[in-house]
Amino acid sequence: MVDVDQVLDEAGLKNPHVREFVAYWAQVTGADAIEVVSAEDDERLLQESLEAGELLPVSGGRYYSRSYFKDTARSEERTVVATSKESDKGVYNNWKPAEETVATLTERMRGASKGKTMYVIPYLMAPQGSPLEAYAAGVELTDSRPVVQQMIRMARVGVDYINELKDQSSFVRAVHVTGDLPNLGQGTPDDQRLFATVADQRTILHFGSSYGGNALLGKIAHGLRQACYDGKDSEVFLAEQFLLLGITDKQTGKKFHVVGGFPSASGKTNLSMTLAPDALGDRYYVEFYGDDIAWLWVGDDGRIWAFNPENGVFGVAKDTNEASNPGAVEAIKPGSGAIFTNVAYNPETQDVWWEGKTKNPPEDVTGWLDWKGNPIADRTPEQADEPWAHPNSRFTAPISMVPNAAEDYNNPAGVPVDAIIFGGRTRDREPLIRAITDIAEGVYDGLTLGAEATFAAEGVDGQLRYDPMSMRPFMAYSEGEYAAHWLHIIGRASQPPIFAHVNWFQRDPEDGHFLWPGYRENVRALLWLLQFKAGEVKGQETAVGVIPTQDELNLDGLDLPQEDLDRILSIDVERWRQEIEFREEHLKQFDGLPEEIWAAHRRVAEALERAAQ
Ligand code: GTP
Ligand code: SPV
Ligand code: MN
Repeated sequence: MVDVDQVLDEAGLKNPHVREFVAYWAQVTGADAIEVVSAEDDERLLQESLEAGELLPVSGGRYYSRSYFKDTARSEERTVVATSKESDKGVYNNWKPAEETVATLTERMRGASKGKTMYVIPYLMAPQGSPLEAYAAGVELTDSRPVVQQMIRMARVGVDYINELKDQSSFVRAVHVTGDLPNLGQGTPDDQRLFATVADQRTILHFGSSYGGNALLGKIAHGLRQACYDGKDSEVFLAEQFLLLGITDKQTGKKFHVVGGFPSASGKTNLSMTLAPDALGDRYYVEFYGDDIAWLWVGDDGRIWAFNPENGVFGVAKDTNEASNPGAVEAIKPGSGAIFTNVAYNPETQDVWWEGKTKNPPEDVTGWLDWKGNPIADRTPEQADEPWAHPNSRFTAPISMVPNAAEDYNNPAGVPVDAIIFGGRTRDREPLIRAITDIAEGVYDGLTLGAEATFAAEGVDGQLRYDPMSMRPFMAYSEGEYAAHWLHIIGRASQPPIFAHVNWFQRDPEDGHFLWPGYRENVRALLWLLQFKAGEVKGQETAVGVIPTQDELNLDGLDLPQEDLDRILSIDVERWRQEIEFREEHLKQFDGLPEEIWAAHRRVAEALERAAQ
């Protein structure tokens, strides 16, 4: 048995509640050793991982990691929210009773870290000193060293965060046990994996993965699911899968902040890291605050304030290149210390590649291994079309490496929010942008956010996979209460943000090309929104919001076919009337949806009926 007290004394970990928590799980998991880590340990841990072969070197002091081939993404079916009150059960949160969930996981974890080291990672999901600090502290226990390295990039990690807590018992207790990955029956009826947020005990127990949101417990499990629950429980804040960016108009010196909810893999990282487009004559500067999570609350000044609780970026590698996302390319350059997961790797040249990094894969395939570690040179003709990198392969980099990171991203006060935007992948119907000034209609718009199902077989043609506020996989309690909490928080603001719905993904019905160039050009739609909010442009009223007129939208330097422009700046009333019916079915699933939301739905439906006449 490890002498837990001695290890914690040596690490200077004084918080008695943390000590008790560590001792309990050390005993359950049966780890051979315990090590308390801080950000300063990064270099040493990287060396240890290189020596152990858990990480492989990438040129310029960067790293490569490959996860088990059945462990490459979050697993929504195996993820649950457990509490002791059944009224927390929602449509999306996979609610389970707390007691039996904790018992099941304790048994799965029992003795499962034998032969391994249990790392103790004290962390903070907030800039230090923030008004939401009471909800931000956590301690993750993990038996995976690469998880420590990822956490050091993604969160603020150090013993002081936990020793200095005002309320010493107020921290999230997060336990991650990897398990025997080749023998967990992933995807079979006997799947042993289980990822639980025991929300009313502020405890997170994840068993059976070492990848991304399943294993970096500060990020999704605490930063979104637990915080979503805490935000409602305290009635103080919202925790959302949102990007957060700043736009400075250099001519007027004014700065605006925008948060945006886009379902996973719908463009948050890209939009938030996009540098000021040269096409706009260098007038605007876009700053990065966050690409995946924002916590929002009402400030004393009656505005909504927000910060990004994360300290790094865990971005989709696919299609990341100089043209699509120059900020990301810079953040992962040699010297950045970036970690690449499940991309293609060449041990001879210590290089990495993913689909869309360059137009074509490296011509000379010598030495190249696909994400599973199989030589590209050995591929049979049938395998020739398989991707080299996993579609969900990722890069990890701290915000400090992001070239357009805002100077004040670490400011505990956060930033005031001027606009809340929602957007999903929608091939028709949704215009480039529509502004919504009414709060209930804005919240209604978020609740009916969706993205196209990825496979045609998954749904009715033209019907979305609804993903309220982009929180479907992270929802911690019932959707009806969630909607009420949103109305309550935004409704308390005397200077509320404007809402808008955006769509970068509309396609030509004939040949399928994207009608809007997207990526760096998306800032043009946001600039129109801010001008609209300031009363500088009027737009055109439609049944579903105000959309830009063609001369209001800054199109300098763009050469869009008139036909495409007409389509992205108009409303297809017939398709919208069909959508209203789908929405009605979607919203009916939610118990206790506030009457304000139904009223907003009816207003939009009636406006569409008038437009159809
Ligand atoms: P998560 O990290 O999973 O939450 O995803 P995300 O929302 O941050 O998505 P990300 O920015 O990584 O984008 C996912 C995919 O969408 C990438 O393959 C991008 O190349 C693509 N994409 C992003 N922005 C645009 C755009 O404006 N237009 C088009 N056509 N594709 C885009
Ligand atoms: C997402 O899936 O929305 C992510 C990546 O941001 S993960 O952290 O793996 O959940
Ligand atoms: Mn995400």
